[in-house]
Amino acid sequence: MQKPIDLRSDTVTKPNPEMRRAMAEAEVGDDVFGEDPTVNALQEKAAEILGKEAAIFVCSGTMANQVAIKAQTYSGDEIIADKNSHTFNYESGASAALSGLTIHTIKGTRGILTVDQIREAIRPDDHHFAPTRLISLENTHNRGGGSVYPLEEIIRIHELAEEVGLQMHLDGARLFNASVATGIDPKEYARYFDSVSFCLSKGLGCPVGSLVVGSAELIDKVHRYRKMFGGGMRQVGILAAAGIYAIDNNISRLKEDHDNAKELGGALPAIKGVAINPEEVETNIVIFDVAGTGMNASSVTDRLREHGVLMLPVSPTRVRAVTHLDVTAEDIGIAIRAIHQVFS
Ligand code: TLP
Repeated sequence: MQKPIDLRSDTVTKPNPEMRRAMAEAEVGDDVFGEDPTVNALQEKAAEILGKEAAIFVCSGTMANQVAIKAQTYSGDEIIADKNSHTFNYESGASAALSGLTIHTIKGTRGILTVDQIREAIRPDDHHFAPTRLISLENTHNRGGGSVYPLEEIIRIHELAEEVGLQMHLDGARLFNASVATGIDPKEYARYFDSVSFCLSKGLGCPVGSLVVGSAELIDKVHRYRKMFGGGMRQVGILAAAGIYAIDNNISRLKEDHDNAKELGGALPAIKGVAINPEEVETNIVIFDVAGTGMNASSVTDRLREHGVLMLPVSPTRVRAVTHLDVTAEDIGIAIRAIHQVFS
């Protein structure tokens, strides 16, 4: 039986032999004492490429978002985020459970909020309301289909945040995808945010790990919450080495993933009943609606599995496919043929 073509997520990538070698050869120390040289090197590198003073290595994207949010809010505050954001939908209610926050959700267009929508959501200074403290954006936007935040909108939102004194957090799990798609330096995206998280274990191909970057003062606070949330790790240079390898080798190749996603997205409108605008495939995520085929999303993904292609239902009628470094252009051709068979 042939290995399935796994398009469920870019989290499924496996470390290649060179990455494994870097991990095996990593110098390590106790990172809770700040003594792991490889972790320190990764943190310096992350801060440098995002133009911030400091960075901290954490175990997951969820932890990265949650420690960053915790460090910038007080229990009883409100934060603003898109209704489809990862932070609101897929982090087990962590902002409420761990930081005592309410999330004021706004429905963006493919996950993208405008400054006017955000201005309207900011609470007036009145004791009836939970004070608005932070704006959290996501770039690229997962449930938005890998959509890229327009830099001009980020700048407008940043101006508003400065004007009214709000913190800005970026869930940049796939920030490098945005950067490769637009040619905009990741530093330029990062400069409008107080904190930015990004993931090593998605398109960059690491087995685990995320970083939070920000000012030295903020990262020091985040350090305390990482410990509080049980995320202090010890000889973790073994994992940080994978991160250094990934930053050095796996960023510019994201373009291949974007090309593969465009190829897949471009083939779908030919299938009767499948709804997608291929113009909206901007990075490595393809989301299509199967309502018009008379099938629901999970029966489509079950049938695809029988053809050796794995995708994920993300709503009763929407299916997600994510391209990554373990999927080739040839695999995409096979996936397209499988989709045709499922709907024929
Ligand atoms: N996303 C995963 C699932 O949790 C949905 C995926 O398969 O796409 N921010 C964004 C924008 C993400 O897409 C994810 C993971 C995270 C944060 C959380 O990262 P992890 O899974 O490392 O906690």
